[in-house]
Amino acid sequence: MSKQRPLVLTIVAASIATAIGIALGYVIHWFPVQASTQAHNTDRLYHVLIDASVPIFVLVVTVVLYSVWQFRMKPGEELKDGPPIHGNTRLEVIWTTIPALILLGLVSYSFVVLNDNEKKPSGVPEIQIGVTGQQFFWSYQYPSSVTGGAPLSSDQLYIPMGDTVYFNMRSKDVIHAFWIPAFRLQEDVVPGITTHYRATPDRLGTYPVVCNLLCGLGHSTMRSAVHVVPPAQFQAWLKSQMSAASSATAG
Ligand SMILES: [Cu+2]
Repeated sequence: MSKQRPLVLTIVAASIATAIGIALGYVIHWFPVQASTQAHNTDRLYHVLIDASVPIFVLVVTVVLYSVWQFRMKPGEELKDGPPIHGNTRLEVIWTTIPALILLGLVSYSFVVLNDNEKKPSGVPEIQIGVTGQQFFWSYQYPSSVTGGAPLSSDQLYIPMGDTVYFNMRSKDVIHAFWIPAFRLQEDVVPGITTHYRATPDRLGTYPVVCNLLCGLGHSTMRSAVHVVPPAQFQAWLKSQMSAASSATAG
């Protein structure tokens, strides 16, 4: 075996491992469907993180395995000591600077995505919906500005497609977390304060709502659903709920 051969073999194997790792990140759908504009941003960030971290992971593992393979102790070398190396300033500067730059880039990009997801999109109407978490269910409050009449409280979450929804979240007892996986959004729901997030649904359908913070024995049953419907259907649903609520009050 020529001197170069192990190195060439290692580089080829590392390149194949990198290609497979990145391909797995893209080919397999690790996440549920994307149902909000925020979901697209978050998933793009995820893919950038995969692109950056797979080659670095492979590089580190490759250097370890290559060293074990090429520089391991051979029979008869039991009493030998390694060469007395004190350090290598140039190498240390390089392996500090490059990871620092990569990290800085990823952190900046994450900040941009988070900032983008939190800010109010221009030109899109926004409605406010209250979310109340309690052991062990969610309820939703539709204020007068949404219903056009009396405020409505419901155990169902309907939101119109095309609007941005600003959720005001409160808890009646312990800390919960209001998580809509299809929107890629989650925020803690904390007694005593109101927390918020903003979702811009861009896909019709019904998606799970999950409490994602262990809140007691019934935590795993603390699930609900969000129905993203066309605006006309949203108005019709509101109307039916309002008349049901008023006839219940009258009765
Ligand atoms: Cu909970």
